[in-house]
Amino acid sequence: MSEIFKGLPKVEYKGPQSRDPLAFKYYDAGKAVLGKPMKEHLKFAMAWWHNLGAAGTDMFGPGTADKRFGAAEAGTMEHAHAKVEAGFEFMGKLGIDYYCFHDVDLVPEAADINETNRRIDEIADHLAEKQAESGRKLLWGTANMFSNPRFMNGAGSSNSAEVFCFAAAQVKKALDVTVKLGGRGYVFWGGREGYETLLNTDVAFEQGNIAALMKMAVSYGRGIGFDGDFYIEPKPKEPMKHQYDFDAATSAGFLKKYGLDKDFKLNIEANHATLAGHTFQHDLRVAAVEGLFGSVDANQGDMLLGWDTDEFPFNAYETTFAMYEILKAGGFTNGGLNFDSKSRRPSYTYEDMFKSFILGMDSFALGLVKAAAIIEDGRIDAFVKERYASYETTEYGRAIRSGTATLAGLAEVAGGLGAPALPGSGRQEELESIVNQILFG
Ligand code: XUL
Ligand code: CO
Repeated sequence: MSEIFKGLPKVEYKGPQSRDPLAFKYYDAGKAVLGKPMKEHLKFAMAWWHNLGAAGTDMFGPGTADKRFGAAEAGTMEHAHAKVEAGFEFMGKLGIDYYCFHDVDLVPEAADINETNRRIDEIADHLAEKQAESGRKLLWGTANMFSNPRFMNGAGSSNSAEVFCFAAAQVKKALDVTVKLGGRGYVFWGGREGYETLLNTDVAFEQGNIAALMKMAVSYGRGIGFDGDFYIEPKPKEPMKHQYDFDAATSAGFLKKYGLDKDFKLNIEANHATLAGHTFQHDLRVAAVEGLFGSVDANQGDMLLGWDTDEFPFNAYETTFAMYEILKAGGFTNGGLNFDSKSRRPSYTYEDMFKSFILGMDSFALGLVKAAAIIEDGRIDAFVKERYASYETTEYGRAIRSGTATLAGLAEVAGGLGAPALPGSGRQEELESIVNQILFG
């Protein structure tokens, strides 16, 4: 196959002083940070749907980008194969080791699911060849159970048992392909698992059915040798008004209630966390605290807009705090940083595709270096430890922590303490100054 991104180079690291728009300023793949190459910390992945699929369509107009990649017509099997060639050339030129897909990102969906599955097999063979030739890998696979009109009321949560069967069939096939391609994860994003109005909805019934679908997926997946992680990707709304996997805390509760937490972790997406009224950092922290930190969909939202804008990450404070959480959680095992991000509609050229990933990868490389510096600096960690010190330095504090304290005992302690001491300054401004000092020198 001939070169698709003609004239666009293999992107190299040229350092922070470089003025070359097609070079990395911060992402230096082999450079060690906290004893490990950047590349291994960050595990970048390309989202098939945005990078190779999204042409810039919005509610008010058609696409602006030509993503046929040399195929005569979009939405054909010729186009599906061209996307594979384009995807692997793109990842090769950017130095991205992983990719992620939905079943129907790979092929045009046919009216008959058996034909769709045949098409998926054909493309999976092509993907397997390209993986073997390049050493690139599948991070995770998933099934799109939100675009086809049959899923208008959800997949696992659909009111229709017939639609549930189609959901099961798609999950089965997507798992087959994920396993065939050696994927380390399988994602459930419940885009339409939720409701528009409670007037027509049995919430308990729907949640039970979603859990049943997930249990079937675990049992089938483990049966065919999938030993990676299943993930829920929380999101509070859009397209549904209310989505059951609202945020990390809600999803953790759901997984624990249905006994799915041994097989599932969370795939935290920045823009989904902010739609839920949290920071990205908050949802990463909650996932880690729940023992469910798994993978990340890297992007950023626009705080002035109330929807999922899926922008390439640019905000270095956010990437720093995200990498701080990821490092503290022990880093990625099966997961990675999947750019569930798309170039803005007016950025419609091949060059923009390259520059978008350069921005995202550099923003996270910068975040990694700065998060490592915050940890190595130690002042923040030391203050957090000091802030809770009274639970170590007093007998009653230790009793509270070990679970031996009683209300009556503590009331007696309080009675003898006289006027209550204030809990000590939170020193937020001092800590924020430290972060700025580390970020900007
Ligand atoms: C949608 C979204 C999805 C999931 C995979 O908001 O993030 O693309 O990442 O289904
Ligand atoms: Co996502």
